[in-house]
Amino acid sequence: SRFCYSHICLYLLPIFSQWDAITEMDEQNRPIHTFQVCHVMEPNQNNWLRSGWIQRQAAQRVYVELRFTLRDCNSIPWVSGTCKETFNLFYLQTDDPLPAATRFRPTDYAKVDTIAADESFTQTDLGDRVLRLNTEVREVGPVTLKGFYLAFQDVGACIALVSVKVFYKRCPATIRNLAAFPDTVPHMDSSSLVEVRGVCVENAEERDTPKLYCGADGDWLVPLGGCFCSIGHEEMDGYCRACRPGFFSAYAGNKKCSKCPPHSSSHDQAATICHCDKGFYRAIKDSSTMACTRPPSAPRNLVSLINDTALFLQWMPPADTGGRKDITYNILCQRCDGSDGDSGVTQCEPCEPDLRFIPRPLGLTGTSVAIIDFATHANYTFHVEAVNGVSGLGVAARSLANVTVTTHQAGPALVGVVRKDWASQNSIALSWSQVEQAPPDIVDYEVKYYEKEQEQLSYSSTRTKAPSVVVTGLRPSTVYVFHVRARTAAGYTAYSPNFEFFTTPEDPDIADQGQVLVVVTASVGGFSLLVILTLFLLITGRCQGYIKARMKSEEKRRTRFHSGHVPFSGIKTYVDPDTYEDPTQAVEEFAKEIDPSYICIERVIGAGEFGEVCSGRLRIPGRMDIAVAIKTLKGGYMDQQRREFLREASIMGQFNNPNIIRLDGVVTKSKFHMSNCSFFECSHFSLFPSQIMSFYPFSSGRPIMIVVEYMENGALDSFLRTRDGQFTVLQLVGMMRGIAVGMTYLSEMGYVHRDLAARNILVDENLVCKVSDFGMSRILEDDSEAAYTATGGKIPIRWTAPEAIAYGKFSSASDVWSYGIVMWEVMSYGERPYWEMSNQDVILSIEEGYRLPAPMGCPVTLHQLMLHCWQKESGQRPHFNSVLSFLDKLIINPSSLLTLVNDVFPDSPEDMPDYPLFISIGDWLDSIKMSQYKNNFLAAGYTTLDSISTMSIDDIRRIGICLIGHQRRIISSIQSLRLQLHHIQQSGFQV
Ligand code: ACK
Repeated sequence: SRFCYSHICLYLLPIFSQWDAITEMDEQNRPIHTFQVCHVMEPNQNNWLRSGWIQRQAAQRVYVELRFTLRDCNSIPWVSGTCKETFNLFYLQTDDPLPAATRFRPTDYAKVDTIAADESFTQTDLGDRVLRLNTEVREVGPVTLKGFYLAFQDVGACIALVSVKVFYKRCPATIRNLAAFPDTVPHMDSSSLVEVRGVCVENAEERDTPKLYCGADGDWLVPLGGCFCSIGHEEMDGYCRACRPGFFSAYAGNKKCSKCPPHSSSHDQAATICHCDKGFYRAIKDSSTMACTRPPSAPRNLVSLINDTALFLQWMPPADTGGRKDITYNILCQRCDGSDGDSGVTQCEPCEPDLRFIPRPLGLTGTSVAIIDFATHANYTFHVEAVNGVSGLGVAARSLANVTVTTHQAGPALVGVVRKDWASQNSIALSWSQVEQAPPDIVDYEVKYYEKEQEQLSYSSTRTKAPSVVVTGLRPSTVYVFHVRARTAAGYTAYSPNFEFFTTPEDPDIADQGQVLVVVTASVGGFSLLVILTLFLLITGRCQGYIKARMKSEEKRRTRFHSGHVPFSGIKTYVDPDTYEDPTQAVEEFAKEIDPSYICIERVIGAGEFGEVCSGRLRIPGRMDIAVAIKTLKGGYMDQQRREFLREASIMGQFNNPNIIRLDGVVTKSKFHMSNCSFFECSHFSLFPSQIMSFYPFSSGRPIMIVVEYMENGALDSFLRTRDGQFTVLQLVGMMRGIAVGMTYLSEMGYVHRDLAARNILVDENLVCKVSDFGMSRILEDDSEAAYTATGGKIPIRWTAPEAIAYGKFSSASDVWSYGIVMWEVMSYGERPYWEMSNQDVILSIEEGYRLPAPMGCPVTLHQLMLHCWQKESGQRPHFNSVLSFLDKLIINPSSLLTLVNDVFPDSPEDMPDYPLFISIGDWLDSIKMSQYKNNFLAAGYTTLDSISTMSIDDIRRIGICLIGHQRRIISSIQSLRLQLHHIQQSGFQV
């Protein structure tokens, strides 16, 4: 007789078998097929029941669930001695089903287990005894051949076998972190996990290789990596869905699609950009997340003012800025003197080229300009044009305001006849007489001259205080036209009539010697003067590009950061565990040993350097439960690894500060065996602890753990990345303050962290930041290689001070440098310092004086503090306690945080760091170590700093600077200079 269900059959064996196939009815009158045996009266029973051949399929570990009833012998009278209460489960592996005629040989079968009933009879309220169904599960195997048989041996019990379920576990196909993972069969060895790579779901792309681990119980563990939704898509219920019309997503990521910025729209699905509405534009540098903008309206209230020597134009910004902040102004000038005799129409022509505009005619960022060297008795029309980043992109008319100015001459010509005193082939000496009654207050004379042949196409001019001059640099045998005018306190007078003189012919025997050059070239423009005059001004930097930041003087630094700094005393000092002959002693001294039965592991939260990090609870009898994080040491560790791992605990155990991760204790001594899982018993927790166990193959038999306080929000860097833009500046400063408190404590204990970075700061549920990760400090001071390699990793270049990278000189001052980087990470919500620059480029740039610019929305004061932390000289960096008191002042006076680097410039020079100002192109290029390009600039006509301030990257290329690194260095320095120029204008300097 046989009974099959879903391919599995049980057979009554022709031999040995006293089992019966009996069909009974259950309460609902449905048939139940059972196999029963009940020869309890007779001794020496040996009754077998065997299954058909069961294919193993993909199973690595096979489970058998038996449901049966078993009468207890007490319930059957007269059976003592012969009645049994167990039966046995056997199996036999084969690659093929056995031929039908094969004799059943019990000795071929391997025993799985003896099965006993948990419940046999239960007493009911009425005194009846009810037979209870038992369920038992056993693992069979390992099964490696293609199939197997199960067999049940009765040795004299009263059994009804109701069901036999044979199964294996699989991790079901799933989607995690936007990656799909296939249905997976766990590993045969329960202690190792099957690593499975996921495939990004549709419209997603890989961020970090997505991985999951399939555990022995068919559960997925430790999701690592994952995918991002591609541009134009957003995450929705584990999939990436296209942005709806009106929305867009410009970057791959798990952010929601954003609504189109103002004045733009998207009509299709999956938009990666919203196109500007008609009449609105985006400048090339505008990001796609910015609103579309339009050209500004015309400047308002343009007025002119004229005094003795200068003409001023002033105006107000346009009523409509077009939605942009990058407004500049251009001054266009026309001279409209006489009128056309016939038509009466005024004749206008471009203004004389010698009209000078201060600071310059084009690209003005302020709302005023001074004009000098204008002609007297002339009618000028000035057009002030407002432009912004999108002017010229459309067909809109130019935004102009006009004003007409009539200049009056400061007096009649004072210079009469101009005489030639002598001439050589390259020079002509002139002198002149004043007209009668010339006023005594002539300031100087201007001599204007040009080659007669050239007419006025190109002319030169020179100034002299005396009524004579030697004009040099002339060509031999050439006729020159001269005219001279005087300048009094009231301005220029009219020019003298023209006088023509010629130089002598070229004669090699006549040397042109001994003439004194009194020419003052016109190229000494107002701008250089301006820069020299305003050297005292201290200028600030801004957000984009690298900033050459020369730090404040020692003097200022001391008053800022060192006043009131009292060296700390009375705090215990840090003891380096490496000074212990036996590091275990250090662990014993500084870390409490915890009985592992007090620890309950809930889940795996990440992977540390030495093993997984879990969260759980610490339940010390008589005390409240506390949430803890448990760092584990991977199984199979070497003694050295154990020491390294526990070294962190012996460091952490010495600290006691609210902003340092608290060590609750260590597990080092437990003699734990896999079979004894008592210390994982944690019944009311959701995960079955064997998942955790399968994770830690404690092959050595001793689990090693470090138990620390649990920080709900995890590591600061990833926390900020997921909460981009969600905190107030004050909250961010609060986080930095916490870190500064922890670091002040560490530095006062004499402990140097060496790996201070946002990833090593943990954040609790109340946003309290605590310093953690005390692994790096193991680098030995006297190991010259150690600056570059620490056990298990390299120095974190982007976070490390230059002297620590170069000479391994780690100190609290190098920790201060790292702290500055952490400040930057905080203000930029977890941005990677120096973005994608290579480590080598970072080192070189730092060496050249470049520093990270302020992140967007960063208060000036905070960026200044960062720059202080990044002083090249470690001795000039602030101490942590000064950093702390500085932050406290900001917190007490939050208005100090209102000035953002990227909008307004500071009012007071005292508030600004020293940025270098240069007075010549040569000085400037020397300062950025680009002296080799002096000639390129000069040859292309860039002779003043003013002229380079408007150069673009294309201009830089055009003058022959080909190396990209050099182009970048020069353009970022120009950006910084431009800001300085802007500030000079803003600071109220009047010509
Ligand atoms: O960003 P996370 O969630 O925060 O991922 C890492 C991971 O373990 C590996 O270090 C987390 N982690 C480490 N220590 C703790 C702790 N004390 N509390 C909470 N999470 C922690 C860390």
